[in-house]
Amino acid sequence: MTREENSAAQANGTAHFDAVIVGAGFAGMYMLHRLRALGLSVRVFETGDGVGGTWYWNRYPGARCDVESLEYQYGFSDDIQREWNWTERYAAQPEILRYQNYVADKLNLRKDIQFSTRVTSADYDARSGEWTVETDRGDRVQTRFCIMATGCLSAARVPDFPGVEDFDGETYHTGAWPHEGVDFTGKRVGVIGTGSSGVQSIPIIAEQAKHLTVFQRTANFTLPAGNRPLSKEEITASKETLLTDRQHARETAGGLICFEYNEALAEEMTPEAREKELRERWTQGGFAFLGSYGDIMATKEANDIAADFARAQMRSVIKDPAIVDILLPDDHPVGVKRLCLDTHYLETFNLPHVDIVDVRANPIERITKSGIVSGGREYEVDVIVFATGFDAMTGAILGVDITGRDGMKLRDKWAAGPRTYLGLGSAGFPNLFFITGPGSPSVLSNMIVSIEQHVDWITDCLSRLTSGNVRSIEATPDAEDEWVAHVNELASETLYPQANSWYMGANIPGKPRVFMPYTGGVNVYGEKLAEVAAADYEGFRLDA
Ligand code: FAD
Ligand code: N01
Repeated sequence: MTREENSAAQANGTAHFDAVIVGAGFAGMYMLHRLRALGLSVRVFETGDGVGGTWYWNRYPGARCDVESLEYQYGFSDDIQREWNWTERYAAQPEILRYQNYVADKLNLRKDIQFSTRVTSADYDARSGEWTVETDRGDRVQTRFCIMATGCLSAARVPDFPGVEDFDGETYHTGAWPHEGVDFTGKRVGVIGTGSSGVQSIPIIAEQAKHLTVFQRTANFTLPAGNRPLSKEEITASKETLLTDRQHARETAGGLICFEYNEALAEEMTPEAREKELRERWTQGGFAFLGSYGDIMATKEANDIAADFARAQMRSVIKDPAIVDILLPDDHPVGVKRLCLDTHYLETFNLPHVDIVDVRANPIERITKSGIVSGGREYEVDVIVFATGFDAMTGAILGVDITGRDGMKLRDKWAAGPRTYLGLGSAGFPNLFFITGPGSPSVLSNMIVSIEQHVDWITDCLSRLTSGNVRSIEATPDAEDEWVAHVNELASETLYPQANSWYMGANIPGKPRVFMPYTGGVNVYGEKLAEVAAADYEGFRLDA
């Protein structure tokens, strides 16, 4: 923006920033830190009234990470890693949120974040090369770069059940939990949904509730998390190797080093060796189980062996054979919906005051003043907990009315599924970036490793643009088409598309069925990002 344009904008009441970042979770916070260090003026807008994103919103009982705390933390600052001490193998939500607030304080981030403000629209003006960003608080700001740090799992969704507004009791969504908590003591509670949020919250809700009815549409594979306190020795040892560990994590497919993938194929192992591998990894807890052998996510035969093993373990915990039939997953390969890590989830269904209703067999028909109707029967409850998930990966991005070059709406462009180059940008939308956007490893990885990978890349890119007199960067349609085809092809070589998962958009009626994340791994993807940057942003058009 020229000085004259800037003065005109200010006279109009339109502030100007070099960059606007939407969202103040792990991604927005780190992006802000990096761009300030480049000397750019930055404004972050955040709907919530504090930092933290996922960990600000998901305060339901039992919420904790499923990537181990020692890896589920920022890796960019030796200082931060040395100062902060995690207490458990899988940190609970309050501890993660405390950590994010500690980082915000340490880096003095809040002064550039406007809280309680939702971005409603972003419009690109090709003449000025600027985005105009508007908010629900009446802000109207201009910016050269617009960065969507809006999160893959941040658009919480209550399904369109008829009668939901008639319910007389309390309703909560796990992804928008009240800050003051919820007391279920003495209440009849209905939980709808048995993904990770349901699996984590159900055992704790059952401890308090007078009666709990769980409404399950899809039985999920779930294995004991094996959570425990971290010892002083583990914490001290981890600090010795912080930086090399993080580098190593970036060189793995999942952005994780707490386990290694066994590369042998199932058929190359004896049944005894396979059983041993599966058992050891099951006992270890966490995602190690999915690394038991090399083709677990690639062929049905290999996957079936692991799925049968998992079902046998699950069966051994449940007492009532009728409940076994409902709780054991049999309609999708193990791992193609996100594996749930639990603490006493299956055991909860052995309790006399806990029931499960199979809403695959008998879908929820409606919600009434006093309960939930399924299979013609009304289940009376005082409280309904919607553990029904998110409009994942695209919901929060498309929640902003984004208009690019020539009036093109991102919503229209993505009507048949998201189209990006590298998950970072989309043709027709210059200087607009997505952090962990669709088409990148994102939700198939340790998200903080993927967030840092994107933030570092975007920072280098903006440094190149601002120091090299380049006005804009934009994915070319050809590079984007090739990348979308590549992402689809890689996914089709796996079992992932075989489940009705949120990875596929299948949890939202009418959402296009497209496998959204990149399955090639953080390591391979990182090499591609580096090659693109080294070739002066090959596949992007740079305009002076
Ligand atoms: P978010 O944390 O989702 O932050 C996005 C922010 O953008 C939100 O605060 C939102 O309010 C804001 N926002 C969105 N739209 C707008 C708008 N229009 N205007 C203003 N603000 C807006 N990943 C892992 O790797 N390991 C885990 O163990 C793990 N556990 C998880 C547990 C739960 C309960 C959930 C829901 C997800 C979990 N994830 C996990 C994924 C998790 O989302 C990421 O790890 C990470 O926290 C994402 O950070 P982010 O900053 O990209 O997005
Ligand atoms: O959401 P989900 P989530 N009628 O979409 C059901 C991360 N996370 O919040 O499977 C009846 O997984 C739906 O049924 P179905 C993690 O990446 C991590 O639990 O679609 N039921 C499902 O059972 C995770 O994958 C942790 O058939 C309906 C449930 O609601 C992601 O966030 C903790 C329904 C939704 O499950 C999302 O998890 C929490 C309907 N109309 C979240 N609509 C950790 O452990 C939906 N359902 C770290």
